[in-house]
Amino acid sequence: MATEIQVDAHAREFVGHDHPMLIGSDWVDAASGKTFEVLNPATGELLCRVAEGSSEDIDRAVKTARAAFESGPWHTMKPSERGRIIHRLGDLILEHGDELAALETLDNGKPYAVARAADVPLAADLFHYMSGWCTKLNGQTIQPNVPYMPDAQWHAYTTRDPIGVVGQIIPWNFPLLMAAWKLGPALAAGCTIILKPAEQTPLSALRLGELILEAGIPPGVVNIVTGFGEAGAALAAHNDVDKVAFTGSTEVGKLIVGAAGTSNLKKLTLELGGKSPNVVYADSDLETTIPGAAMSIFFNHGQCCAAGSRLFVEHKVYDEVLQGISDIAKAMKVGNGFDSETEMGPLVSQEQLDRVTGFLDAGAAEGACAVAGGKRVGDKGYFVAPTVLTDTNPKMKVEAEEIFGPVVVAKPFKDAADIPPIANETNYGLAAGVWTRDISKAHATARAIRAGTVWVNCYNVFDAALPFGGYKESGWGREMGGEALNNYLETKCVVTQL
Ligand code: TXE
Repeated sequence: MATEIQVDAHAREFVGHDHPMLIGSDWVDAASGKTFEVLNPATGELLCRVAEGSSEDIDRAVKTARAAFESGPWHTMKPSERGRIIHRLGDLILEHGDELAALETLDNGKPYAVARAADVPLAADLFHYMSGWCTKLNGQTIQPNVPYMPDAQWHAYTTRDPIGVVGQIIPWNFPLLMAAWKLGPALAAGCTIILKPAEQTPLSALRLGELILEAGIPPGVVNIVTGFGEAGAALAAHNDVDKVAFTGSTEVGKLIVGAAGTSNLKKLTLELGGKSPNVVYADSDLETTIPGAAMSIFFNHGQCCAAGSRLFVEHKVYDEVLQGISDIAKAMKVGNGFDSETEMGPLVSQEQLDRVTGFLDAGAAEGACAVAGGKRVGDKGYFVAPTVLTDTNPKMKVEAEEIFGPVVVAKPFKDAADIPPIANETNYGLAAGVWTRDISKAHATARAIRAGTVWVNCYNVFDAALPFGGYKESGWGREMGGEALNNYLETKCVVTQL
């Protein structure tokens, strides 16, 4: 029987009042004095208001971050000490796990059980993992040749220096975890930061700001400016920001590239959209494949850049797999994230609801068949039924574009030779899934698909140690793993003639 999960008292208290933003060690109002509403997507009701930062606030935060970078002690302190502080932040996230998970459910709508089991521990683990890198950011010694100075002797080495002041713009689908993915490697590298959370979901980042100060990260190292795209655009265009890391739409990613090009050519990493292929071979273990393929698209209500939104099934098992996924979709409990039986919560906002139902309407108009779902659920909150579409083609919007909702298109294929062209028929290249018992087929398919992550007999497996990012228009660079550190470091080469 469904029971209502008690909202953590600290989370309730946190949403019980309005919130300024963090600049240095101060919690400040926006220069304009403006605030904006934060809504509960399960009900559409107001949770609280937060400061609406604009370019003036971004400028103030950049000056603060620059001063903190220049004066230290963040990047000049012993790496082991920096690592200990970052590790402590991971510990604090675990200590406040119930509260942070409740804030995620209130603000984003995802089921509390998911936020508590996945978002919170993954965020903590990211800081724990990155804390270990502080002591391992070593350069190399190099033996140069220098052919035009044949008699000279050399001593050359490289150092890895923090890139400086970093702007980080994050989305609303995993608010706490995206903050962790961004902050963890930047902090480990010794950078100072201006974080701009998504306007839909600023709350867990603001609470994280309090924990950042409590952990002992010096004031000014992390500044959090809440606001809309205008604030993000000001960061991207700022001449004293050395690097921007962005996760969001490909459309805005391209604007950020433009802003970097017309300002100071700041370095960029971009984690953008996806339309990931999920390939089911007839020899796979359908007992795990069918729920796995359903989870690949329905997890987080399909609001995952890596969602397995194009399902390709070998024709011999197509009917069985389609039936299985449709049955799961129809049986899924859609509801408030604080209901113990809820498997899928609301979409994050009215805008996303309109966007996803717009895709469903366009699909229906173009001849797509909804074998499960296909419409909004209820008229309060932003709920959409888990949806399985058939009879689509690559020219249709629902098959060509990222929907970012619980909507999969399912299509049969003849054999393995079909897969590379159809799987790669997309401008994106973020992730893919392959389900088979044949190890050669698994790795041959993984090799043929142009995507940054390929999951074999699993999906949506994320870990702080695994690099994540996209080919093609899915982005630039990799987050997590050792590769993430490269985004926040410059290499300096020192050459001495002996
Ligand atoms: O994204 P935006 P939205 C995709 C997904 C979704 C669509 C729209 O398809 O349906 O994008 O979502 C800030 N300069 N993804 O509108 O606008 C904004 O304030 C600088 C995929 O939410 O890209 C927020 O903090 N920043 C995705 C962040 O960018 C700007 C996750 C993302 O917002 C800006 C989210 C500007 N001009 C959406 N305009 C993924 N890759 O996981 C907005 N922002």
